[in-house]
Amino acid sequence: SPSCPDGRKRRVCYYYDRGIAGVDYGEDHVMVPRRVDMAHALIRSYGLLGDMSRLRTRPATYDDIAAFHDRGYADLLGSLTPEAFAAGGEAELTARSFNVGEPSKPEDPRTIDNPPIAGLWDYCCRYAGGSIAAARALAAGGYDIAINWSGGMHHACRDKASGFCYVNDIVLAIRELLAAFARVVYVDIDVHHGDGVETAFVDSGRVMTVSFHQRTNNDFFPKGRGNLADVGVGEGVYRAVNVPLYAGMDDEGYYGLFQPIMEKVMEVFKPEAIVMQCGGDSLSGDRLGRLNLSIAGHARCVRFVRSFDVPLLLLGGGGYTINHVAACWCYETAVAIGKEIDDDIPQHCYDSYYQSQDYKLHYTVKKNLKNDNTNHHVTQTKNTVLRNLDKLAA
Ligand code: ZL4
Ligand code: CA
Ligand code: ZN
Repeated sequence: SPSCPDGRKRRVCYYYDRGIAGVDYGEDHVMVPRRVDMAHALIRSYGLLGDMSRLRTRPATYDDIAAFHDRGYADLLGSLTPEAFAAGGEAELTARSFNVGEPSKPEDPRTIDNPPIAGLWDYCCRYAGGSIAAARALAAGGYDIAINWSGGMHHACRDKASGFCYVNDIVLAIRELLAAFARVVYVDIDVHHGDGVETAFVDSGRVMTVSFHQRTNNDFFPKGRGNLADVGVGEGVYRAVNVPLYAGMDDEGYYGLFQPIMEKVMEVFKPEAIVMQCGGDSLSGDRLGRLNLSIAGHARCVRFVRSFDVPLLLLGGGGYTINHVAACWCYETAVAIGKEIDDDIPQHCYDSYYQSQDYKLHYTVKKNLKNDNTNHHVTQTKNTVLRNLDKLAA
């Protein structure tokens, strides 16, 4: 059970690198790195920078990245330019072989999930460098919570890009934590399944991965992953936890699963550190996700994880309605600090983006979205997960 009152202050460090905000996935692409700059501007306008240490670090190095990633893939990321890709030939073929620049329909180049963006290597090194430095700050014991909203790229694989993710900063950060802590829990509230992280630690007895995600028919990205029956292998059996949800899931139903599952995870696995991927695409009104969480409902999960008072790394992830995401990560920064902030968004450089939500942090969730999660489904899911976790109880 939570050992600390919610309001107690924590020592928080925060990573933000303005070099990430200018990265462009392409003008029609749904991933907009500027949302992190929007979150940062909001955090600053609420005066929250004064309640945290700013984590300064060099970008990750080739060796940092090659600690998990395939060297051939890292070499491609380090050398590819949009010009070389466009010129065709060797560079384009190599890129495509690593799922960079690969349109699912060759006749329609707009269908690229992982474009060969300008400044790709620099972008990867900066967001991964932030997560690695944040993990090291926790491992050194100087902080209770570390934040990198530009991290959380959970789909990247050892040897290929996937789902807008090129380098898996989460895997790199968890590897850093494992040097100091015996067991690490990874919890992922992005609307998509955390497949890259689950795969990396699927047979590990020292890392438990937990993902809550949307399941629609059977084709929601990443297709075929995150089934209730996927529990890990070998030493990792019952150390992969998957909680598939249908569209329209609301705050109450979500927390009704999150709270008991995470309580049990903490009880049976006893992690010494927690990494939480706080993807904002599980919020109501997201461009890709169809769940119906409010910012309060999303942040309640962060507050619950924080209440265990275990070293905590908070990362970003998805989130495609950028005003919602920025508001959410700002509010969650305040939750991390242990400070109440006003619902009225202060005047700042991006305030016009919040007009549609009446300049309030807590925008109103959709009222007419059908919740496809029956009580029966929710109860079955919860009982199955809790029964699996009970098998780890000593
Ligand atoms: C887009 O560029 O499911 C929508 C959606 C619109 C602009 C116009 C292009 C139209 C990507 C997505 C065609 C786009 C079709 N526009 C993209 C099998 C797919 C192949 C690509 O939050 N098409 C692939 C990846 C998912 C697939 C989700 C979530 C990341 C994270 C952590 C990754 N890919 C079908 C879709 C665009 C768009 C570009 C899009 N891609 C929506 N869902 C996907 O978990 C950061
Ligand atoms: Ca998830
Ligand atoms: Zn996502």
